[in-house]
Amino acid sequence: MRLFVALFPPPPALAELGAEVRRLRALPDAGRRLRWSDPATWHFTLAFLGEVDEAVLPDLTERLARAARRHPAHELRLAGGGRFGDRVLWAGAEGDVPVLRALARSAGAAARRAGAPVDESRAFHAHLTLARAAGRVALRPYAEALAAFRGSPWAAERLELVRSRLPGSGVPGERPRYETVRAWDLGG
Ligand code: 2AM
Repeated sequence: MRLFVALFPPPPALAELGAEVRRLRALPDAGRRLRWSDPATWHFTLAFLGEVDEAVLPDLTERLARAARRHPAHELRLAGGGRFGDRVLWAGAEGDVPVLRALARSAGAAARRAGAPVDESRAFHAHLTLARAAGRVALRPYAEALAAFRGSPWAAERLELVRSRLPGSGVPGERPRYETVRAWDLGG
């Protein structure tokens, strides 16, 4: 199964970002050229595990539970944003990001020790993917419009192991479905 470890912001924080994204979607070309992610799935990926054998799950969940216990709940806010080239538009985080980063490192290490094929080709960069470009589109205006956004603070208090089911329908634009496999409170 295809797995990743993630942090999901609480609904009020997502609603604030949702209002901001509605403004972005009113910009020229926003509808035609960008595939916007579903706000119900917005998250920060802490470690991307890829295809994991089910036999690995007991050890993996045990190690992730320990990783969650070792890091405290912390305060974040959704803030600013940017782009990865002209492919991905994302929202960022501010606040206790060093704690989030340390948690991401532990989650990656836990998964690696359990034998999951953790993808470490991308350095951790706290980002929440808002849209992907479908074709050629300049993302700079969207990233610039996001720069001033600062949501209210919230408590990051849960680590989640998530299964991603890729769309099998072949319908263009259909998105993966996410299911939480297990979740742990931070700090035990
Ligand atoms: P993205 O939002 O930057 O695309 C589920 O696919 C989650 O895992 C998404 O948040 C996605 O990040 C992330 N993800 C997918 N493939 C990845 C990879 N090869 N390395 C790191 N993260 C990845």
